[in-house]
Amino acid sequence: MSRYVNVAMGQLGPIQRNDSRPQVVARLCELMRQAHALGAHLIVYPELALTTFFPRWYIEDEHDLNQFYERDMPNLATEPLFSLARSLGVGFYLGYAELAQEAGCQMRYNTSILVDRAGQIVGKYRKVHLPGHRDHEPWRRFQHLEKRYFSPGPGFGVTRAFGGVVGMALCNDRRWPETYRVMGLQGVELVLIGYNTPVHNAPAPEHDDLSLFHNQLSLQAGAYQNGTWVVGVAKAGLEEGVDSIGGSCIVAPSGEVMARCHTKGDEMAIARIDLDFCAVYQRTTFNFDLHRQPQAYGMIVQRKGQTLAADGTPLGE
Ligand code: CDV
Repeated sequence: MSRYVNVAMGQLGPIQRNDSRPQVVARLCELMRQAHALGAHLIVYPELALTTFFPRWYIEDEHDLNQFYERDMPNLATEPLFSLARSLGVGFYLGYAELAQEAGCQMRYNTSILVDRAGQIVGKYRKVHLPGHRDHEPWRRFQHLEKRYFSPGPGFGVTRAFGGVVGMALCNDRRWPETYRVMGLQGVELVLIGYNTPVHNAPAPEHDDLSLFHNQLSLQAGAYQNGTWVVGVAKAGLEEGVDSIGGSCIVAPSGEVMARCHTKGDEMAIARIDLDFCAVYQRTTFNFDLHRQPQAYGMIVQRKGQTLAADGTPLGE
């Protein structure tokens, strides 16, 4: 018998700086209701889905910065979403900025949680690949200070939920094959990824026209090469003067796009996914036990970056 999950994308349009948490949570609830009406078991929301994408500003005042983080989850503002999830029987993935206390130290993470159909948090992920920069760089049209405002998380675990093996990642993680492969080695069948991707890439503006293409390329490659479903969900549109891509989509283990949002605003789209479809790929072309050659891959974990000789040519083994 096949294992079907009805997975919805809860793409968000922009969230402006003055939009309150209750306003945003009301939008998330509306998307969940629409998803439920079409039979969804799970809805996937974007990265940092409760506030505007604040790493675009250099914020010196710690009190001002802390306004963008959640100390508890659920909390007063997000409780209506958890309660709706419980009453409708719709689970969700949600990205938010997390302020954690660890051994008396305050830590900041770019986090996502997985909530089951009973409204219980069953998984938590802290973003590993933090893009951007640490210091104020006024030459940019807008900042991307994730390296300043977050610490990297420990890695990519998976959770048994929704009848299968579910993994999470956040935004920039989706561009790295290691993200998917680490979860692939744990038998992942469904990878959930929220993102905020500005169209303009300050260090490489010649890539701007390719932003949507690179998004879809990464999601499709990750899905196919690991025989897994991948769901990517955007916060899109013109937010505080910065335009971000949409292009939320659900990709099958075949690498094919099965559903896609077509606007840059709040939009729900849904697909019925068969988790057993993963096996067709995981047992054949990407049967890791049979075909991987880990003895040839050591460099992937031994080296962080390219190692070049003094004349700039690549060094061999
Ligand atoms: N939020 C992100 O991680 N955004 C990056 C941008 C900065 C390139 C991304 O990979 O989409």
